[in-house]
Amino acid sequence: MTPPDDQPKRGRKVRVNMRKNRGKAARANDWTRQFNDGRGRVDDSQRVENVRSKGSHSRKRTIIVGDEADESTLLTGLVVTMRGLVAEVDDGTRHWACSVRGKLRTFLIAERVPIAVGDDVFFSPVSAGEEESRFTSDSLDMPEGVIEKVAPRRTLLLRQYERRVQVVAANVDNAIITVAADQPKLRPHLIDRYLVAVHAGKMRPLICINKSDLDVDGFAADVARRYAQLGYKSLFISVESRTGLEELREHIRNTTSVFVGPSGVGKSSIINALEPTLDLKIGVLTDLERGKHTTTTARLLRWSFGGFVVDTPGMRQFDLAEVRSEELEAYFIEFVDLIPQCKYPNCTHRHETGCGIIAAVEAGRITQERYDSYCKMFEECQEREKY
Ligand SMILES: Nc1nc2c(ncn2[C@@H]2O[C@H](COP(=O)(O)OP(=O)(O)OP(=O)(O)O)[C@@H](O)[C@H]2O)c(=O)[nH]1
Ligand SMILES: [Mg+2]
Ligand SMILES: [Zn+2]
Repeated sequence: MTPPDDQPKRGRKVRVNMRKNRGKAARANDWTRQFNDGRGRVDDSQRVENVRSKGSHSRKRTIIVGDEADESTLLTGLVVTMRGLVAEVDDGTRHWACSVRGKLRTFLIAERVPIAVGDDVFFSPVSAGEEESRFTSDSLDMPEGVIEKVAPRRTLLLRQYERRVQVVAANVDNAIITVAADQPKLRPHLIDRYLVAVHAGKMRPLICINKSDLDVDGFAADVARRYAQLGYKSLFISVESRTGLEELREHIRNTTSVFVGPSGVGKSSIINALEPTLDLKIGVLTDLERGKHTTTTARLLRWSFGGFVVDTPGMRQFDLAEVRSEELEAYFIEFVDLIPQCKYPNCTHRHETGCGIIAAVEAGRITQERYDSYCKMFEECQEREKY
């Protein structure tokens, strides 16, 4: 049957104007609402969609509508880990080793957002001897499949890594920004970087400062307090002395969370403490000193108390991906209400006269540290926009 003219043809890429809320970041403090809106978009599962961001002029969504494969005959599952180009997919009963259909792979590469842990996928089983069965899943002892479609992503945690965009996780609700009071040394600026990526990706942030037992001078406790004052949920915990873990568990129950942060801060230790049967590998101090990562690939796991968790390998450096300089201000929550006080509507808050943000820094309403984080990231975004 030929599709009507106003319907895009199946399997073809179409360009559509973006929805309003995907345009320039709103200047209102509405990240919670954006997060909720994002959740609503999951019903749109007929389409594979993504935002390409090569500057505002081309911010249109590219969508693949349908495919020759009929959705009703496909199986659905959740990507639990990636092994190179092969996705391990959980269909609720068993795990499949899935490659990605060539056409879809080309599209995802072009969009620079490959399949990631947390993706909801549609796949078809591959019977033995079929041409698609190019990889050996024998060693994995799993049936094989081919991913035909990816459902639209509710949330997306991205980072720039060596000139490439890396998808840390898709469709998670909470991003648990994990750092340590010490070993490795606490760097608040890193928290700010993660916060921006988490807001941009429409997740709910939670700051978790672990190893409170090592906070000899009270610096880490002070950092935890400062973020709580900004309005973030901020927990000061210790796996070693088992403090704060129950509160953390209550906060993330029945949702999907991703633990992110530098190597050695105790991400896997926290997950094990909440769910001892998982028995994840934990690093030793010498690994940390050598800069060695203990967790090497992101993996999605199920909590017995409801919900899922993604453990990720440590990210010492966290460079922003696909965040434009002019949208940064919207991700600094204490800036948002003050922005209307700036004299110029396109104020970048760095050297303009009559800037409400600079005035607030001078008056002590915004800390110098957070302001410096903003300026540093603003310059980095501008640098990236040159390419
Ligand atoms: N003192 C102290 N040490 C801790 C605590 N939590 C974890 N550790 C130690 O920190 C080290 C690193 O822990 P991991 O859980 O492997 O850290 P990770 O963040 O998963 O590291 P990567 O997998 O490399 O990203 C281990 O030696 C843990 O025993 C804590 O609350 N206090
Ligand atoms: Mg780990
Ligand atoms: Zn300003």
